[in-house]
Amino acid sequence: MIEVKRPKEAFLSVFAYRMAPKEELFTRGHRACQGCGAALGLRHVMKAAGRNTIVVNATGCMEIVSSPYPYTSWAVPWIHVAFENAAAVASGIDAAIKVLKRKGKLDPNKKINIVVFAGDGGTADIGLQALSGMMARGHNVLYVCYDNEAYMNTGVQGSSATPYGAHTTTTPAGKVKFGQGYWKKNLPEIAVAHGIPYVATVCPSFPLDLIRKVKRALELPGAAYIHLFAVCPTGWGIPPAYAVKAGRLAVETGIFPLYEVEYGRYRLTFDKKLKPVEEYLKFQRRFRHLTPDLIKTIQERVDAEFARLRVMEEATNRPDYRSVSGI
Ligand SMILES: Cc1ncc(C[n+]2csc(CCOP(=O)(O)OP(=O)(O)O)c2C)c(N)n1
Ligand code: SF4
Ligand SMILES: [Mg+2]
Repeated sequence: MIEVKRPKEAFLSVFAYRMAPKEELFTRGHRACQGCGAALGLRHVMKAAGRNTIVVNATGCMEIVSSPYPYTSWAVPWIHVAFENAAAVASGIDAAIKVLKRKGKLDPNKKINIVVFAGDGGTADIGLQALSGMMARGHNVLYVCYDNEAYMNTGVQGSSATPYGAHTTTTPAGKVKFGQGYWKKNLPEIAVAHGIPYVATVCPSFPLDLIRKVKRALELPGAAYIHLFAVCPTGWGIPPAYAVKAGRLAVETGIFPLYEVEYGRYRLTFDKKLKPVEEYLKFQRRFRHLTPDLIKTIQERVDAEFARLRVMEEATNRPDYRSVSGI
């Protein structure tokens, strides 16, 4: 049995939050709904990234709420790009910075972070090709997918990241169907398959874990991918006051496992006895039609995925395991 050292951040009490950086770069005044997990997540990513950051924002809720002309919530350079090409634009910025440094127009030692924010629709569906190219070429970009599990900005249409059984306006639950009929696309694993240095999952209900992972992603050279679980009270049908709790329950039930993969080595960053998935599903309007049989199917899938992650962690931390970087 391999002993894996767990980082402490995901287990710290909420009072430890005073340790988080104070500077706000995704600032107040934006128009996100009350309890928006995506807005909370972006705020924390920016605390970790710091001022020397260029943000590339695909169309979606976070772009809409943060930039109603003539206002902005961004205290860093920010570019809004089309729904489908955020990773391509970020790749271009990376190439431009390299050229400017080579030509002596920019201090070659200056560290400039490039961070993409795109939703699950803009990542799992329409932006996947651009993201794959960015990762394959190894651009120095951190791509953050904030996953609210549907196309929220345009009215809660299902995406390929919508969870099994969820009601959306394009996967309606009724007499004929029970909501989304296939399993959520596993984006972190698609990123891992590209062999990039760093992939992680984060949830704003665990802010210190999130901040540590963003810092790690930015300090490693090359492309990094972070999948951010973004509770959406409006689209999911939960009271805004429950948003942080819903995020915690997603992690504690194993619906959304917290882990990181550094140079191919897996590490679960939150690994405790899991609560039943029903505790997470039962207070959300989008799941209220689920029958005990469907809940059982979801439970089996969650158990299997968590077990698979434990196996990956065990296998990739053996002393004889050779990671993708050869270290
Ligand atoms: C090519 C193209 N197709 C459709 C749209 C309309 N559109 C804008 S935002 C959006 C939904 C984005 O969903 P997601 O990426 O999940 O972000 P969210 O709104 O959930 O934050 C859609 C369909 C568009 N802007 N461009
Ligand atoms: S619809 Fe959801 S993701 Fe969009 S701003 Fe509101 S809570 Fe946030
Ligand atoms: Mg979305």
